Parts: sequence; structure tokens; C-alpha cells
Amino acid sequence: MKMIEAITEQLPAWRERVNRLRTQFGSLKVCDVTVEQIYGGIRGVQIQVSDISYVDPYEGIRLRGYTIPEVLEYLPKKPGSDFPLVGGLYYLLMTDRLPNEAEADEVEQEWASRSQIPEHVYQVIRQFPRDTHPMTLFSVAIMALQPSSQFASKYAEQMFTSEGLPKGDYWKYYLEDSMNLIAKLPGIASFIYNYKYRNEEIVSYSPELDWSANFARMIGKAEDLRYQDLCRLFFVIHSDHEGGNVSAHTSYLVSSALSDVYLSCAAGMNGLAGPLHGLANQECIRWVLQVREAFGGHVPGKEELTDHLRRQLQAGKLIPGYGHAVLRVTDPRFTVQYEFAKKYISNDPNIELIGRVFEVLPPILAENGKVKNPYPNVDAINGALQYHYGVKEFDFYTVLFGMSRILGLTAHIVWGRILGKPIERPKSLTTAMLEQLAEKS
Ligand code: AMX
Repeated sequence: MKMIEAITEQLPAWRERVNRLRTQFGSLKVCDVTVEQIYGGIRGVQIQVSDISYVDPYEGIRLRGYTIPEVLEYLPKKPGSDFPLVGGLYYLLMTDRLPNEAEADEVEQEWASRSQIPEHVYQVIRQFPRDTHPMTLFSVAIMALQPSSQFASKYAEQMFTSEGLPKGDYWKYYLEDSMNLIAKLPGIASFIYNYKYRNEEIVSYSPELDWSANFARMIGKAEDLRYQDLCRLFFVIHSDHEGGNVSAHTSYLVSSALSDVYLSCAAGMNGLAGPLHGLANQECIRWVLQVREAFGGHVPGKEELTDHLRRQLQAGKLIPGYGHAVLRVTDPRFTVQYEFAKKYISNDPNIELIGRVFEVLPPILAENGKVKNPYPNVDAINGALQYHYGVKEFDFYTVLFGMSRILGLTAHIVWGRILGKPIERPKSLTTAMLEQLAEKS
């Protein structure tokens, strides 16, 4: 694979950079930690390195240094589509280089050739009651693939041979596992969708189509080219958001124990399934529909909407899709999806309402100075787009998010092995120890 060559070429320089930092500047202090941060979710504590992506509070996410509009513009596209091949995005995340068409295509072809899902994975999903949350099924299906981990079997094998598996080569097996897992995600996610909400159909992967279009086709949208484009857009923009969010940090931590890609990504997906993380996106469309319902199904005018929003805020309610822990501007991932919506489905009432809320809510939220970011985040529009194209099962939206996020998680994990990162082991203190420190201060 070209991806392996591109990484191999860069390896000596990367290892040299990290070694230099560790040997020459190992004792350099990066930041302090306060008691408030220890009790407050370790917010703002700079304890990680992520070269895959960086979230700037005023600019939003940069994937390997490229902003969202740049990524959408520069990545190769299939003829007839304005939106990138996810294979190209994966090449960028993994190799730190923008791919040409052939390189993006090679990743897509690799996925097609690795897409066959073992029968027992479907059986495992079928064993669960149909009302099981799709994220549980998603995580379980990833675990069911774990016996096929090349890293796990190679690692176990070398324990009993004289040859051994050089530490510097671990990453190649992690990359193999990542490619194998990602190749199967459209099949797994679509089967979960079909099992829960459609006809239990298992649809095989079409090598003629890219990864995103395959997923769309597998849930019955073979003819809907616009939905296929939406999938491309969605999967690209949700792929990574630095290393510190719950799913990225969890999977990276688990992989630091040399747990393989399947074990690590399933752990990350269990974090993504939490209501404060990935699950938030199903709340937003629910809220949009509730607002319309409150106005008899109509989209309220500006004044009516302003009164309604003020009443909700005065009652202490959160407005889903607004605010962010890091961002201090409108999330660029909201902006590009809103542009898609305005271009193709501007007469959809939910989109109309989302546009009106976007006009009136930020100044209201900003009024009392409490909300640090009064602008929309990516979740403010995700669900409404899926809903328009007929994916109306809100609890499935986090699986879509998970499919995309595994692209980023695996890039972090593989690079952890490339750079020889050790097992993570932060130190904990007791409350009494902090009290003693406080006494002495
Ligand atoms: N509506 C009403 N009040 C809000 C608000 C919103 N959308 N966003 C923040 N606030 C309030 C908070 O509740 C908090 O009030 P408190 O001091 O009385 O508890 C105050 O404003 C300050 O919050 P903050 O520092 O600006 O935000 P945060 O970093 O603590 O939390 C977030 C960020 C996203 C959890 C929060 O803005 C929120 O709950 N938003 C709505 C839910 C949502 O959109 N979640 C998806 C997030 C995107 C993602 O990561 N997937």
C-alpha cells in the first residue's frame, strides 16, 4: 500500500523529532495543573500530543493542518460528486500528506477487498433484542471482529518463537487491523440499521462504489446520489476532533496497553455512546421537531421564536446544538452542512427553523455572558439532514458518527505505535493529600 510507503519514508524524521524533544527537553514544563482542573474534568490540561488534528477555539478543527473548507476542497472526489472520497481523507489523516486520486482510490480499493464480514458477526447482532441501542450493537460487532486481529495473533505468536516481533513494526499490524476494521464498517452499520428498522437485509459491498456510497446503498439509498454526497460530507467532517475528547482519549489509552485496534475502538465507541458525547446529536433534531410542534407544525416567525427561546432559557433549559467546550465561534462543521442544506433542501421546514434559530439565538444566549460560546455546534444540523433524506431513527445517528470517528481514532492509535508511545499511567492523589497541599499553600 502507498500509505505504508508514505509513512515509512517519514518514520526516521518523526522519530528523530520526538527523540530530540524527549532527550533534550524532557524536563521542560508544559503546563501547571490546578485543583479545579483535577476535579473539573482535566479541562485545559495539556497532557497529550495529537498530530492528527487540532481544535482552534476561533477557527475550529484542522485535520492534519487543513481547515474543514480546505479538506473539502483539496481531497480527491469521484467523478460527478462534489464531496471527497473518505479513502483520501484516511490517507491524509494517516500519512500527513494530501493524496492524489490514485492514492485515495487505492485506499478505497483496499477497503473493498477487505469488506467481507464473517457470518458470526451478524449472528452476534441477531442475538440481541431488537430494541437494543444501535451503539451497543455497533460496539459488540467490533468486538466480534477482534479474533481476526493480526496484531493480537502476531504478538501472541512471537511470545513462543525465537524471532520476536520488533517493537518498531507493531504499527504495521495496527494499520492492517485498522484497514480491515474500517472496510467492514459500512456493512456492520448498515446491517444494524436494517436489522433494527428495515428488512434485516445483508447487502454485500460494491467495489464500484466508494466507502460512503456503499453505506448509503446498503441502507436502501442506491439511487439517492444526494444522500451519498451527504454521507461523504458527514463522514469527512466528523472523523476527528483532537485527542482529548472522550472517544479519542479512551481508545488511545486502551491501545497504549497494546490492546489491538478492535478492543481499542470498541472502548472508544462505548464512550461515544454517552449522552454528553456522541449521543448529543440525537437530542438536537428532537428539539427542532418539538419547537415546530409547539407552533402547530409551522416554522415560527422571528418574534415568536425569540419569545419561545427566552421562555425555554428562563425555565433553565439547555438549547441543544449550541455552545461548545472549546470552540468560541460557529463550528465550521455546522457551516458546511448548513451550506449543503441551503443549496439542496432549503425548503425543508426543519432546515428553515434551524436557519431562523441561528439568526435569533446567539445574541440571546450571549446576553447574560454566562454561555462561553453562543453559536451552533455541529450537532445543531446533523440530525435534520439525515431526517430529510429519510434516516429518521434518531438513535442511529451516533453510529454514523462512530463510523466516521473510527477513521480518526485509528490514525491516533497507529501513530501511537509508530512513535513508540508507552502505556499511559497518570498518577492519582487522594482528597486528603490535596487538603494537605492546600494547608501548606
Ligand atoms: N443553552 C443554554 N445554556 C447553555 C448552553 C445552551 N446551549 N450552553 C451552555 N449553557 C450554559 C451552561 O449550562 C452553563 O450554565 P451553568 O453555569 O448554570 O451550569 C453556562 O452556560 C456555561 O457553559 P459553558 O462554559 O459555555 O459550556 P460548557 O463548556 O460547560 O459546556 C456544552 C459545553 C456543549 C456541553 C454546552 O454548551 C451544552 O450543554 N450545550 C447544549 C448541548 C449540546 O449542544 N451538546 C453537543 C456538544 C457538541 C459536541 O461536543 N458533540
